[in-house]
Order: sequence, then structure tokens, then C-alpha cells
Amino acid sequence: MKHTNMRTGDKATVYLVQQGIWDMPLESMPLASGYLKAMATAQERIRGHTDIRTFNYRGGATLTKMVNNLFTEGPPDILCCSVLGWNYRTFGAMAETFKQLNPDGWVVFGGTHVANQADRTFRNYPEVDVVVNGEGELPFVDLLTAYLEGTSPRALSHIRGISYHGGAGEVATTDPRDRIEDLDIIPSPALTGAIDLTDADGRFRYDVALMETNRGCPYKCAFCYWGGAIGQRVRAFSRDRLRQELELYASLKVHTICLCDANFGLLPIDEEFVDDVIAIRERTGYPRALESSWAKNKSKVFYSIVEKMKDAGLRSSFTLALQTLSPDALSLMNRRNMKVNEWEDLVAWLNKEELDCYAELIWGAPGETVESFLAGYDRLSQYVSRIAVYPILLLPNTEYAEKRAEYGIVSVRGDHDDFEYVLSHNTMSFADNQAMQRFLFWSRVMADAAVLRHSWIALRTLGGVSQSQVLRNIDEWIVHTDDPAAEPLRDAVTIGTDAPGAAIDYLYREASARNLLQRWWDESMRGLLPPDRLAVLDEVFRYDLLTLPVYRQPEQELPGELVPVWFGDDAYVIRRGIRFAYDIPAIITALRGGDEPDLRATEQTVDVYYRLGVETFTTTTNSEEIVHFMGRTKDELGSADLSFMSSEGPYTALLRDAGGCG
Ligand code: B12
Ligand code: SF4
Repeated sequence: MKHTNMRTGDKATVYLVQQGIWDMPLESMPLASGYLKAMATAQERIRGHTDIRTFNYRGGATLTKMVNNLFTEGPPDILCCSVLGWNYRTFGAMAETFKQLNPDGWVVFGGTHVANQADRTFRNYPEVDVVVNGEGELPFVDLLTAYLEGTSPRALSHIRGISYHGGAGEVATTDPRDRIEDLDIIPSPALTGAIDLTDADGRFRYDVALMETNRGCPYKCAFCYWGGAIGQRVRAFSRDRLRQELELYASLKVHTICLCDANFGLLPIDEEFVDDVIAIRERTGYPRALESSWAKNKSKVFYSIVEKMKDAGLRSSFTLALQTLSPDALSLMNRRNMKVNEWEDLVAWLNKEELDCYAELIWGAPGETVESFLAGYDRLSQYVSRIAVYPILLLPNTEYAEKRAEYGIVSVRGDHDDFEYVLSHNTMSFADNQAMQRFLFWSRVMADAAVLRHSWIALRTLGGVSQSQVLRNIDEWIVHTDDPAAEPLRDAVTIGTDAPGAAIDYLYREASARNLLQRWWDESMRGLLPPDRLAVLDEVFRYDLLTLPVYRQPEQELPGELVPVWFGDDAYVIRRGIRFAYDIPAIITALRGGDEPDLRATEQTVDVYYRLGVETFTTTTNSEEIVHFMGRTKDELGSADLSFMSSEGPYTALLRDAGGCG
């Protein structure tokens, strides 16, 4: 029997559905759906007999909204979902609705959260017919072919790399598939048009352009899955193809390229990629920033890439993905012998080069204790102030998940997602975890989201106060202060919510929140500081508050003292002539470089440049992006950026589009 679809004659309709995590004004790029569509439509038979459409939803889209949007004109023949921890339940429920409308239709789930998890997935959502285990491109082609040939979804034993419902209710899992050796057999989703790249006005429609330059990671960290690519040889896309994609993104004026690679800067070809990025940027002005998970083993290639990017003014945030500094936790994580642990020299070098750098820690890994964690946090903060701390998640297909009984792990599923949040284990009690959640909140808000940036190093070196002390101090003060502006923050410090985003948004947006921070500083911090350093520390703190991004309030004009300018197509404003009693930029540079700062009072006037548009990112806690909006001096902006600067451009139109200011 050949399946046909009533609405499109002899073409079977296939819907590829993805939902991003965050509810941002801009969508996240549906890269996985794009690969699947590009691969399938490259096959003549499938192209001729199917109509494959992609549907991409923001984090805020409700299930009701999605099913109305997808099924109003009737259901497709095959519903395919890209499943991650944040959309597992929604897509499971969507499958239920789909089967009411089309009992003979197929539901295919793929993605990191369901791969190799068919037992649980089918138990939770029996309406799902097939789970794809691992890379999806080849099984997807086989599944569509089987569908077109009239095969039953219960008779798929000839397709490797999947699970389906076998006879008598058991789960049938076929042999795993080898990973794709030559990635160029997958047509590019961007170059083939498999992904819609522009909106109705012809502008790039996503927050960032997601790209893979390779797949695979030589390590096997116990908390990670990385799409099944861990413990795998790295396979790369060809330089030529990547260059063509970059050209396309540059023509669409894409600001940030975000790589999905696990270890960028490991291979010599990574440097070639950066050479291409720089050459294209020099010619077109884009991209402006390149973000990635950098190689854990910082080789010559890495240093050379960073030098080149710096010379070209191409921005990036360098993440030190340390995860823990505790030897016990590192051992259980399988990261004891990774070179990333020799990080001090690297950070000193990045600081000297004045490159943004931040570190990543996981709170609550097996083997970690409160004491070992805080000791590690403060040791790290001597070098890096922006420390992103993630509470440990137990992800499917990871070693931690397999050894949960051995480590005594107790977890709870998320209120709004299907991730497993660890509550306790052999070295962490419930109470330890609860206390540390408050700390994590403030670390996320004040340090990671860079509400304070330069104050950390100044407080530590000139004031003798550690970063964890500052964070505990603000927590304590916010609990007790009578300032009504503290109320939203008190509400936000609750365990297990998405509150840091709201708190960061609040602190960036509201003038009263900045006044609150000033009051905290005056009432609670100044008393801890050495009197002879107070004046200069006051000014560093004021500099931090003044360089927080300019947040546009809907329907409100920007303050008149902000002068608009253009850097290429990016709108900036300048706040001119800010007076400081000390040369704060020079003091910060000296402290970061490990040099003796000149602490003599010398009045300085600084012009600060702010890129506009931060309101797109604050509620998402997307701190890599937020830093690009911080106020900077002309020197910090870099010569390459300045070469694209002009004082003219469609400034008024852009402001109007973005919320009525102008
Ligand atoms: C980009 C990215 C993000 C972006 C998301 C962008 C977006 N589009 O939504 C951002 C930065 C927002 C992000 C955030 C997080 N992420 Co993330 N992220 C990634 C990353 C690096 C790339 C994802 C990607 O597009 N890969 C490329 C595509 C092609 O690969 P893929 O999705 O695996 O798809 C292939 C197969 O899975 C399969 N497939 C996928 N879908 C489908 C559908 C069908 C029908 C079929 C047949 C096959 C199929 O075929 C595809 C092609 O081979 C991955 C790691 C990785 N390299 O995959 C982690 C990853 C997805 N992230 C992960 C996690 C845990 C997070 C965070 C929770 C981290 C944290 N602790 O905060 C947060 C979530 C936000 C939050 N605060 O709660 C985990 C997810 C694990 C899980 N079970 O869901 C991953 C796998 C990393 C890991 N540690 O293992 N992330
Ligand atoms: S955490 Fe990074 S280095 Fe470790 S296995 Fe995952 S992708 Fe590889």
C-alpha cells in the first residue's frame, strides 16, 4: 500500500518540528531539522514524493498554540520532532493530539534527549512510533523511504540506528549506525535553502547563526552526551563548504556565529576556518563575533587563532570549561588528566591580551562538597570574575546517569522540563544543595551576567574581599533591607525557578535597581574596605554601573545625552565626557595584567560606547551575548570595529522598529 495525503495528492507531508529553549524576540536556528530536510530532499525519490516542511517555535510557544498552528489544515503524514530536555513533554503531548487526528500517521522522535531512551519514551508516550538513536540524517532518509514503500512502522528491523515498537509490546532496537565519516555527504541546510534564513523583511531571522565545523569529541566526561559524539574521532566539514556558508551569513549581516563544536581550536583546520572568517569580515564587515566551546587542550593552534582574532577585532568569549577544581570530583568526572586543569597560565595570558574570558563550573558533581566548591570558586575568581555555575543535571546517556545508584544520587525532574536536577548524593546533602542554590543565583546575576565586571578584581586585589564574600554579602543585605526596590530580587531568590533571568533583566532595566545596588554598596560593602582604598574602589564600582548596557524601554525615548552612531549596521550610542576621579580604565588594565596600578587621583574624562539591543538577551541570561552590549571605551571597541563606524545610517528606523524610541 502506498500512503498518500488527501491534501497534497500523491505527496506525503512530513513536518519537522523544533522548539528552542528561550522565549526571545528572535528564534533559535533549527539546525538539526535543516540537516534532515537537506539530506532527505537531496534524494530524488523522496524529493518527488514528499513535502517536507520545517516548523520552528520559540521557547514561549505553548502546546496549544503549536498544535493549532500545525494541525488547523489537517495533520501531516509524518510528524518528526527534535527532542531536547526542554521540549520532551510538549512534543510527547503533541504526539497524542497528532494520533487523534491521524491514527495511521507516523511519529518520529530524534535528538539528544530521546536517543537510546526508547523504553522510557514509549512508556511515557506510546503514540511515538520511532526513536532515532544518534545522528539522524541517514536513518531519516531510510524512514521516509520505508514510509513511501508502504512499510508498517512495526516492521523497521532493516533500518539501523532506531528503536520502534516490536511485536507484543516490546521495544525493538536495531544495531547502531556508524557515525558519518564524510560529513560533506550532508548537504548544507543554509546553502540549499532547507532552513529559512530571513524574515518577511529580508533580515536574518535568528539570534545567532549556528554552525558545526566538525562533529566528535575525544573526551568522555561523565556528565555529557553531546549528541553521541563523545569519545569519538573528530570528523570535519570541508573548508570550502564552511567558507560558502560564512559568505552567505556575511551577506545577511549575521553578527554572531555560534559553533556547536565541542573543542574548537584543537585542529589546524580550525585556524583555516578562522582565517576565512577574518577575510570575509574584512571584506564585508561580518560576522562580528565567533562563539564556541574552545579546545580543552590549548595548543599552538589555539593561541594562534586567538591572536589572529584579536588583531582582526573579532570578538569571542573564552570559556574555561573547568567544571570543578576538586580532585575527587574531577576523577569521577573523567577529567582528572585533562590539560584544561592547567589553566592559570592561559588565563593570565588572556587577561594580559585584554580578552573577555569566563569560566564554567558545575555545582554538585559527585565527589564535590560545599567547602571544596567554594574554595575552587574563589581560587578561580582570582583570575576570572565571570564564573558561570550550572547546577548538575543528570542527562540521559551519561556515565553519571548510569552510576546513579553507586553515587547515591537523588534527583527531581524539572517543573517545566524533563531534565533531572540532582538534589543530593553521597557528598552533598539536601541542605548543602539548598544553601548553594542561593549562592548560584547571585553568582549568575552579579558575576556571570556581568552586572559587576571590574569591581571583582579591584575588590579582591585592592580591597582584600573575595568574590564569594561579596556574593554572600549582597544575599544577606537583600534579605534584610527595607528598600522596596529589593522586593523583586527577594522574590527571585527562590529555589528551582528561572528567576535569574528576571533578576538580571530587572537590574539592567530599572534605574531604581541601580540605585539599590548603590545603596548596597554604601551600606554593606564600604565598611569592609580599607579606608585608604575606598575612594578608588567607589569609582570602580561607579564605572561598572555606568557601563551597564543601555536598555531601551518600550515607548520611551533614550536619554538626550546619548549620541547615536553607527558601526556598520549596528546602532550604538555614545555617552560623552563621563568624569572620574581616577583613570579607571588604566587601573583596571594594570590590575588585569598583574601590574602595579597608578592609584593617584587624576581626573579623567571618558566617552563610553554602548551597542543597542541588549533587551533581546537579558531575560534569557544569555551572558555570552550580553557582554557585547556593555559600555566600552573607544580603545576597547578595537580598531577593526572602528573602521566600520559611521555616524550616519537608518538609526531612527531601527530604533522605531525596536520599540518606539528615536
Ligand atoms: C547550541 C546548543 C545550545 C543552545 C541552543 C540553541 C537552540 N537551537 O535551541 C543554547 C546555548 C541555548 C543551549 C543551552 C543549553 N543546553 Co545546549 N547545546 C547546544 C549544542 C552545542 C548544539 C546543538 C545543536 O544544534 N547541535 C547540532 C545538531 C545537528 O545536533 P543534534 O541536535 O544532536 O541533532 C542530530 C541528532 O540528535 C538527530 N536529531 C535531532 N533532532 C532530530 C529529529 C528527528 C526527527 C530525527 C530523525 C533526528 C534528530 O539528528 C541530528 C543530526 O545528526 C548541543 C551539543 C551538540 N553539539 O549537539 C548542546 C546540548 C543540546 N545542550 C544541552 C544542555 C543540557 C543545555 C542546557 C540545559 C545547559 C545548561 N546546563 O544550562 C542549556 C539549556 C538552557 C537552560 N538554561 O536550561 C545538552 C542537551 C541534553 C538533553 N538531554 O537535552 C546538549 C546535548 C549538550 C550536552 N551537554 O550533552 N544549548
Ligand atoms: S564536556 Fe566537552 S570535552 Fe567533555 S565529553 Fe562533553 S563535549 Fe567532550
